[in-house]
Amino acid sequence: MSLPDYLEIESRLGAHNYKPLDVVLTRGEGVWVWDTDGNRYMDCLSAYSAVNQGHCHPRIRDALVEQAGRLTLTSRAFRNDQLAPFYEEICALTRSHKVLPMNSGAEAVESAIKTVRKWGYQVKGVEPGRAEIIVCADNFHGRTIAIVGFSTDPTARDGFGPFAPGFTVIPFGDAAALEAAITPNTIAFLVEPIQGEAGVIIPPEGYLRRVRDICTKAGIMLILDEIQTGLGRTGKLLAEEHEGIEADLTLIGKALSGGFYPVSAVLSNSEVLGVLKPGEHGSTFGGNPLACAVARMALKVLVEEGMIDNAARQGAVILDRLRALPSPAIKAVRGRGLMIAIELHPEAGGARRVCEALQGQGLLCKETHTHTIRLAPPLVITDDQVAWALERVEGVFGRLGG
Ligand code: IF1
Repeated sequence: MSLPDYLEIESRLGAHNYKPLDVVLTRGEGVWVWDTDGNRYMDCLSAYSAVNQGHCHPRIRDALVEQAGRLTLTSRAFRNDQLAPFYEEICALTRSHKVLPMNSGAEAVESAIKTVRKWGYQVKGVEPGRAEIIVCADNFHGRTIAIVGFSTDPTARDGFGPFAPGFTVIPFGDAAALEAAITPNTIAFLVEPIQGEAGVIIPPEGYLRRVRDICTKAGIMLILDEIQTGLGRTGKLLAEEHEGIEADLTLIGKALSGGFYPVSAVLSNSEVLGVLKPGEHGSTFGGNPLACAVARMALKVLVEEGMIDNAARQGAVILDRLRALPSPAIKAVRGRGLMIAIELHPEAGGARRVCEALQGQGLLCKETHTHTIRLAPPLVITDDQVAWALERVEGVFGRLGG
């Protein structure tokens, strides 16, 4: 099949809920992917940070293949021998007390919402049906009905109601707004440490520390959605470490499997997960032995192979070089670790055009909203590969003009 065949079939048979770049990938290794015509590209999206460990990491692949030949799914009606070691390893690594394994990121978010609601009624003593959760404007936490119900993005939300009540929206990065929004019925604050979909928005220095303090004083749960920022992406295992805080509930997903398989988890730093009793929550696939074996190795290689420090080091190099770019098209360069965004001036003609130009140079990235280009290569990127990518980005901006 050639490119037009793939496009025609996808268009005819698929739901049109995406507008991907017209490149059909067939193979990946480390930071590289290849299309069906044999062209090689550097993947600067990393499947939205799910392949932090690089494409088809051989040690994760071997763990998957080995486990797939032994036992894949038992359901949680029975126990499997991968779950306990997964719990031990992830709790030790993240200093968590308890873990709830799920599959997608959105499921982890939904699970956290259910858990803190139950905690709010049982432990905090909120009147039945009255629990409120505070969230931020321009959040992205997934695509389920409850989650899109508290999105402020019309594209994500409009036409999908009616929605679940019980959510209050405040501006991101504004600790005073959090303080002002808390009522006696507030049970939790759900926030991304760095807003991803919003365009890599980094809150003011000290924001998370203030938020932590406010939540502790008010007796409400701090839920950090680290599904995108977690597992090395920002140059620390968890982004909360940049401010030396600990959330009550931490949500991780994406790179928890290195891109092999949907694996997510709710990590709890207190006993809040303890409120869930048998039958109140679950999932056919959550905590299955294949997922656990893959996640165990995905975490192991992240740490053992120095990917987290590499993200910090390479990210700093990329940010420095991008900030020195003399292009009049660039409004701002933001980032932490290898979670980087280049925001263009509105009159620069849009980020999509730049992404297409970069594709022509062998570099795959994805715009977010209209004017922001996201750069998030796998954390295994080397010095030479960073230099290669920067040359191409500089070339494209050089030709772009104002
Ligand atoms: C899509 C964005 C990235 C997330 C955070 C939960 C989830 C996500 C902070 C849900 C998912 C994805 C999903 C993907 C696009 C993508 C994304 F542009 F929308 F924001 F990464 F930048 N919390 N993010 O970022 O996880 O249920 O998808 O496993 O196409 O929707 P999921």
